[in-house]
Amino acid sequence: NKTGFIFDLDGVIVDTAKYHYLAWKKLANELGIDFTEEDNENFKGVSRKRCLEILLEMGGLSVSQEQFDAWLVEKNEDYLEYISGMDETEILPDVTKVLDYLKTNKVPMALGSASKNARPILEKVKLLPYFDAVVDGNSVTKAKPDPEVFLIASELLGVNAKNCVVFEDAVAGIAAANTAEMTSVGIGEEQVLSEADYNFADFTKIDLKFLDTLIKD
Ligand code: B16
Ligand code: MG
Repeated sequence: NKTGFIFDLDGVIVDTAKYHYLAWKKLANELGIDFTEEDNENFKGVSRKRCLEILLEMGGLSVSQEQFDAWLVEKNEDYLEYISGMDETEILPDVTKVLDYLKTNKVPMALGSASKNARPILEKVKLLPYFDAVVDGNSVTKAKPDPEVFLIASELLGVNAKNCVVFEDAVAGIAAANTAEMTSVGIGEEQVLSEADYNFADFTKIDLKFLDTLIKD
């Protein structure tokens, strides 16, 4: 009956949302579309392809498959340039403290991210060794709010879905965790993540005693 912990990447472990925002804004402006930080909220936890579909809907544009794919590549190339200088200083406050505590207690841990760039980012910030499994945008066929990403993670950890705890900053991610019947922990604004079982503004608000209440051996 052991417990498994699953972490989202963007917005939970690192703040890559700001780099996604810059890359989407650059493309949007090239296409004559206004793109604000508020618009970027709807892109959190959402796959790259779906983000571009939403952007084109915002601009009332419909384009060929070829053009669509070219813009996907362009956005990602810009994003990769923005994240090229990332290092461990970009790990969000107290994340390493929580990961260390779980590692010391031999709790299985997985990454469950929509990003196809998750693995290189974990390498850059030197957190890859903490994870027993990495499930990312390359491993899934259905994006959050579909629970696929977290169900694959629970399988790889060998932990029942009901005994998994998911840390998420996106509405779509909390919905995915809830559908998978996992315990959902929202990181961010409580009003936005109201469907989560627990809410914390960030990891500095998470007490190690709270983690103990979630861990079953
Ligand atoms: P990529 P997460 C998500 O990561 C981001 O929140 C979302 O904004 C992004 O569009 C998506 O990854 C795809 O990322 O373009 O790198 O494949 O929050 O699920 O870790
Ligand atoms: Mg996220």
